[in-house]
Amino acid sequence: MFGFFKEKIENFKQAVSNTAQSLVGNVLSNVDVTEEEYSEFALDDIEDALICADLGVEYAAELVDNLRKKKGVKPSELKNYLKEEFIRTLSNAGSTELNYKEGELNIYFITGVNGAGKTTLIAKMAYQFKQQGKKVLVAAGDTFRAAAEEQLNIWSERAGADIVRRDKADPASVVYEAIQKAKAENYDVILIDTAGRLQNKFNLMEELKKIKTVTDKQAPEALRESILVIDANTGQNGLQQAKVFSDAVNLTCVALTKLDGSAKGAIIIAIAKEMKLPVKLVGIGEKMTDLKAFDTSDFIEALFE
Ligand SMILES: Nc1nc2c(ncn2[C@@H]2O[C@H](COP(=O)(O)OP(=O)(O)O)[C@@H](O)[C@H]2O)c(=O)[nH]1
Ligand SMILES: [Mg+2]
Repeated sequence: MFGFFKEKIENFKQAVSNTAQSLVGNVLSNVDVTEEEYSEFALDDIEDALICADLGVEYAAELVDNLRKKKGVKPSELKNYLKEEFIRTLSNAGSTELNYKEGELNIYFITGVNGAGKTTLIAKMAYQFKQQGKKVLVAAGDTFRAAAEEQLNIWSERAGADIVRRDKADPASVVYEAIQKAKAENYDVILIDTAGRLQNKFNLMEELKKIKTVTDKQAPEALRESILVIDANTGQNGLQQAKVFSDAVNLTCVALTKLDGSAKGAIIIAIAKEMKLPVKLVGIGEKMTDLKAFDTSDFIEALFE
């Protein structure tokens, strides 16, 4: 376990306030808590609101079916019912604690589509690991775009991390070099940045598989997390793209970026439900410190308070 900065709970509440409105506020606005039962209209509206909040069509239907069948859940109990249901779904996806082993090499493999926030996430993670006195190496595996490497270089310097980069080289060879360096010089952490172009999906997936193979061979046991980065604003669409990545790479968790201001944060619950993957990190802004270790009870509390 690694103790990432606990972002102030107020900042987190602010980041999820739009999600709270769309997921909880809009749903509850459809029910009259003094009624004994739901009207069919109300059930339809609840379902629509859940879908609009990006919870997913199937999950929304499942929840509403439960309301229909379970005569026990009165309108006045809907809020609590949803709260318990979401806690259960999030818990079933696994622990939300980022894996970290003290005194060993820890490798984090970061994947996701272009613009999702991979490079920014790496900068934030590098910064936080550095703050805790760790020796951090960044592997610039997005060798496709020169600008991407340069961006990573600037961020790494700012965070105080070292970087391995080789223009236009095979990403797997950059990762190979980073692992050799990390072993020789006793690094605690390697953060692997990758490309995200989906125009050539096949090549990208082959590239990611190759990086994974190199890591498994050169540093067996060191791969701590394979993280998929998803932009909260892409909602269900992001979830669809995510499935492509999980087929190619054995993902262990999700980092959800741009939660600040997004009304589609319910995607966290949809990811847990559909992909059985826990969200472990959330980005709530563009600054180095705007990264939070995801915590189910903080999230639920912020949604339902
Ligand atoms: N508001 C906000 N913006 C973010 C966050 N994470 C990343 N971004 C922005 O998203 C854009 C794309 O990020 P980048 O890391 O380059 O994405 P990549 O293509 O996946 O490497 C940049 O403008 C970032 O500043 C976040 O948590 N909140
Ligand atoms: Mg990038």
